[in-house]
Amino acid sequence: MTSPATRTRTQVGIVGAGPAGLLLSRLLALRGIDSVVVEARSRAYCEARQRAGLLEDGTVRLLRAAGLAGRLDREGLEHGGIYLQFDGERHHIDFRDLAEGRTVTVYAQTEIVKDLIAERTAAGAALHFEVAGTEVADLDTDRPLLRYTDSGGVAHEVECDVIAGCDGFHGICRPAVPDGVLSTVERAYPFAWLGILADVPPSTDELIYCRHDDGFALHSMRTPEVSRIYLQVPADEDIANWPDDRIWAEMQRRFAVPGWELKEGSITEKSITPMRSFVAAPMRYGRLFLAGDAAHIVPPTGAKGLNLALADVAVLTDALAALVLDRDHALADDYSRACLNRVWRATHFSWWMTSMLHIAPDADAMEAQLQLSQLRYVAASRAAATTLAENYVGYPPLRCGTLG
Ligand code: RFL
Ligand code: PHB
Repeated sequence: MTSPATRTRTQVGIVGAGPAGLLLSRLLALRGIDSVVVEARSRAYCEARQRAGLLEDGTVRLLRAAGLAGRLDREGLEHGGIYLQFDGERHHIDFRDLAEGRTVTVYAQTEIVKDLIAERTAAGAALHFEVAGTEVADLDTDRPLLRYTDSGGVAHEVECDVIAGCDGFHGICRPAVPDGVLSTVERAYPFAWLGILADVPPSTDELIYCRHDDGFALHSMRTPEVSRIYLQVPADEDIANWPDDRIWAEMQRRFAVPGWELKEGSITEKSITPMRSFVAAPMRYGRLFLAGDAAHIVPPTGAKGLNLALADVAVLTDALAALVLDRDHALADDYSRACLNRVWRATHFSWWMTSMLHIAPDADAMEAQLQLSQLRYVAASRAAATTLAENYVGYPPLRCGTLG
């Protein structure tokens, strides 16, 4: 016989301890709002999962305002631009000049997640890893329920004022919305990224986005000692086809420009990521609010996914504070519209960067010439370069609400 679930109460039940769920829990705590975070994976897994690396200036300000930027300010690498490479030439796009002094910062998502988990743990916040059977119910009532079984096998039922679905693209919250409520728009791209981490100092001071006839390549970094590099590969590619020496040889070929050298080192991690654009709307059903990858996905070429996820929870914090503390629905009712404005801008920018820089399997000579013409225009025209720069550093610039 199964024993009855342990019943507790919280103001906000949060599904998922990725960057969105963890930051939401912290921002709510700063407003005096209680939350419970449940996470399917282990703490070690969440802290090791390799993903994003680039933060918009608004994201950095948000983390600072939340008191979470101690290590970010010490270890993050501020970048004032990127290089665009095509036709064997490299061109600099200067964000400081083009985007009113705004910059971006290289600081790995894994480090943000570690910082957030350390803070939440030190504060004694309810953060449960390795839960199973997460369910959300009664979403169209004022007392939605969050159910899960903890790592010790004990079943829990948490009565909430609101539930935040921060459980990523493959989570359970979006599918819990009844059929017919959400409309989804999706595009799968016919290529993927093979990403590596390598113990070698970056060969560049700023990121290189490179269009090559054989496919896109991106030189990024994690620290002054660690490089992060991506290669476009076919959508269904098997990582077993890419021994380390093939990866380096392909990178050498795609990044080659006269007088510049790509330094090689030992590869410590490699994986392949599919690319898709996806938006579900509205980002709310009753007392369930979706945030981050649970509601939308962009291809990584624009470096927007993590930044969008954190922007969502900044907007959601204001909305939930008004709802839970003052019973004022206005911001909650506007949550989806407010987020989707930024989401669609980032979706367009990420699609544009992806289309301009990747080689589609069916691309013809017309496609190639159109890409090259667009790249030459961005490199030569201040107006076109400004469009890239202001989107890359984050548009519209993030307001940090009452956090300042
Ligand atoms: P996450 O990080 O996927 O976290 C969701 C969490 O929910 C948990 N979960 C559940 N927990 C409990 N019960 C369940 N039933 C659950 N189901 C799922 C999961 O285990 C997980 O811990 O979503 P979140 O918080 O919305 O954050 C989104 C970001 O992770 C994502 O958008 C970025 O990583 C995208 N991205 C990039 N974004 C940027 O802003 N800049 C970049 O430079 C950048 N580069 C990238 C990227 C993503 C990449 N990959 C691998 C997809 C580079 C790559 C290669
Ligand atoms: C990364 O460093 O992982 C990264 C940087 C820029 C992108 C995507 C990924 O556009």
